[in-house]
Amino acid sequence: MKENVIGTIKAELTRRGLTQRDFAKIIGKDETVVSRWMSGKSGIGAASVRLIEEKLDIRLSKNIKSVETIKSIETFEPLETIKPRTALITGVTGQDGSYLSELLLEKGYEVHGIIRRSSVDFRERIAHLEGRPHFHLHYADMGDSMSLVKVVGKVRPDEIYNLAAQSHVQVSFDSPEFTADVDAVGVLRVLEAVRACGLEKTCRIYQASTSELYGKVEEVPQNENTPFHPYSPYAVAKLYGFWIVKEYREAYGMFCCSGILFNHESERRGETFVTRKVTLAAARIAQGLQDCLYLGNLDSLRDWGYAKDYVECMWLILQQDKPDDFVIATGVQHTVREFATLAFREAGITLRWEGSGVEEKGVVAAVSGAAASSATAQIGKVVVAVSPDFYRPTDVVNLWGDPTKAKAKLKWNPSKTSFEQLVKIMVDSDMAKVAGEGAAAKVRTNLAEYLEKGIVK
Ligand code: NDP
Ligand code: GDR
Repeated sequence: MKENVIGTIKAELTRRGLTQRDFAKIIGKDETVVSRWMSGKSGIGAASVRLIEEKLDIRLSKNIKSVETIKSIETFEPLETIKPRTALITGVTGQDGSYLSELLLEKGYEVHGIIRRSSVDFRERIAHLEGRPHFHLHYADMGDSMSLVKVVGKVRPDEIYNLAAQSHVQVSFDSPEFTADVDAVGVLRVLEAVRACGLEKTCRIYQASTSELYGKVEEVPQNENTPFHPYSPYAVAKLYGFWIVKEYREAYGMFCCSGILFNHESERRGETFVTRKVTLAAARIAQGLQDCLYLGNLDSLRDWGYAKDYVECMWLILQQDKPDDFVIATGVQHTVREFATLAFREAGITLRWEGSGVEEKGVVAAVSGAAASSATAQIGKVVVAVSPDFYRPTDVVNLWGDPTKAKAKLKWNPSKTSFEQLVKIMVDSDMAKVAGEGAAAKVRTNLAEYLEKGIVK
């Protein structure tokens, strides 16, 4: 006898008003496993069928004795009536927003992102997602409360990931007021939008907090109990964001959390952050397209991880039973100089460092591969120099995170991508980019469809 097991579960959940997340919790399974069953991507084992019968107190099948693939059952009904979870991402066009969108789409979410109008219509990091059925964009701005209320009210998200920010520390010295408006008051606007829409009991909120909160560090390594000492207008703004999230958690019982993330990089990192600036320059110099790379403080220490691994934590933080804050870091520290040395080596250029302070230089000691024929990577040539233009009025120089809590509670693996792998990923990508490969992938293929739908204004 053919059994409609998934259909029976679906009907039961609908009858009881339970979501897929509730269901996973009741039966003590990972939600991704449940999601795969529900979408028919994998079968439900006999033991799990019995577990579901017991926990939901229903009879699913008389005949399923062995592990059967439920998707093969002809009477399988799609699960559209069980509402997929809905996420709203601010900062969707950024490095993290793009990776998080991919992750949530993979998990079966309806993903909504906010974008702001720009004179150039090219959202490179999410171009490959635009036009997908479960990916939606809305115009709003962190400086505009009404726009946020409207989007939150329209989307009614189960989860909000507040990633939008003026995220460049050095720029925050040039635009401190704008930085405060977006990075501090913007967080308040999101929290208030959730309350204004009556979602404070149902909507979980992730706040993109930062290791910059530790600033002029008071201990190494830094963990959730290390005192904050913000050391830039950016960090001071983010400190407000951190505390207002904590305040709303305690005052209104909202499920809002901070991830205190240490630097995380990727091939999608903005080109003016030090890692990407270095990998792009190494690729250009190796291919004869740039003479010299100018940097600021080479001694600065950072705990660099891979952004793709870090967005996973954002999601995990919102899946906990209780709202809490977590440090996310690799637990390994390197200087800017070490990053540059390794990146140039990956690009085929061995550097020798000479001098110190503002006089320090990176000189080509050996070349290999493509770099051997580069006119700008000749042996003995200075390819890295220090420019005080990239010094900051106050610089954070010793960030080193302790991810013990995240490892224990989130079961997150901080060593998934090593420092060496990260540098290689970024250099390989930039070598290809500079060589012109991948240019075709940058062209948005679904623009016509978007124009037709009136999404691009
Ligand atoms: P990016 O700079 O790559 O992205 C920032 C995003 O914020 C962009 O989508 C940008 O939109 C958006 N944004 C900026 N201002 C506004 C505004 N007024 N209204 C709406 N959207 C706005 O940052 P990351 O992806 O690297 O970082 C994500 C978040 O995590 C940020 O809050 C950052 O401060 C924080 N963080 C980052 C770390 C890192 O190492 N990457 C570490 C710790 C915290 P647009 O594309 O239009 O400019
Ligand atoms: P950070 O990242 O300030 O840590 O903020 P960034 O890559 O800009 O700087 C890291 C360190 O490198 C030194 N440095 C340089 N930095 C830049 N940008 N350009 C240079 O030429 C250069 N030379 C040396 C800096 O002085 C600094 O010490 C990032 C952002 O993503 C924040 O949003 C996030 O909160 C923190 O990481 C964690």
